Amino acid sequence: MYKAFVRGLSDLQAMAAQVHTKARTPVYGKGQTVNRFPVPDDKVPWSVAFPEYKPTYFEDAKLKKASYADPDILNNKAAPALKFNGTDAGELNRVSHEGRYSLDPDGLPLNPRGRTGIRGRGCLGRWGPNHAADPIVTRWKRDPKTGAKVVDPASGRPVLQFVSILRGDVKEWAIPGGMVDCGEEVSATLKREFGEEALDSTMADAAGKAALAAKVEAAFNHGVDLYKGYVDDPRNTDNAWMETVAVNFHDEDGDGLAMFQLHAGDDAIGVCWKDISRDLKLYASHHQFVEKAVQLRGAHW
Ligand code: RP5
Repeated sequence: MYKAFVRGLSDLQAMAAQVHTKARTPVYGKGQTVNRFPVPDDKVPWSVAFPEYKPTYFEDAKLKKASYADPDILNNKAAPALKFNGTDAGELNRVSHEGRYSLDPDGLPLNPRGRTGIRGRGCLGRWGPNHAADPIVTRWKRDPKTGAKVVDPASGRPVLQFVSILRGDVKEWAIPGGMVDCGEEVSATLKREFGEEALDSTMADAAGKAALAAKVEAAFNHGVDLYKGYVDDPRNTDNAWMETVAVNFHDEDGDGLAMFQLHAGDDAIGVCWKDISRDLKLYASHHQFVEKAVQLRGAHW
């Protein structure tokens, strides 16, 4: 089990209170031409009246055939009931890290962070929370000649690096996270996604796969939980949203994780050790998650 990292409740509360912005980007999804109904900041909370609100209905056509997706419970009234705020048979977790979520008059889950301008699932497979896991793998930046930690001259703090992937869908740098499969432990998702996206384990033969899995297994023993909750993801809608568990795996001495041969795989089209600073532009809420690793390690920001 991971050691809990508690930086003080006020920190998490400040984050929780943030109004989502990427979940309100004017045009929805990659290569789509779906416009979100504009939602001003002050109209985001469901508790604030917004009688003019007419969200655009959108569900990606691919969801109809996707084996991982829920049935269309809005348009198919004969679809089996889903166990919202609970766990479905087959161990599908529909509980939110954010607490109990409400359902609208049609029985659709309501985004706990408020309006997004899109009704329906968009391109997310699950109604309600879509659970993911994000491994934040870090090491210190070192001088290639001396091996000494590189210190930022302005902050006087050592520079932390993390394994970042370039997402093939939106071409943005991100943590190599991914969806938790039905019945899967988060700890297994963290290892699997890192292996697939940052080490390209899917392309290895059986022996290579086993060797990579063993390496990741050993290196991912001591993680520190950084965050659990809502992700401000551009795919979020009023009725489907991303949540994650972000865990830091740190190589203090630079002789373990730091030595992994990185190869982009699966949905990633690039991978590298990225210097961390406040100027990074990252996918979804990943900037905030990486900042938490910086605070934990006392690094430059
Ligand atoms: C983000 O989407 C999560 O933080 C995670 O990194 C990612 C999971 O989605 P896929 O990469 O599987 O599309 O919200």
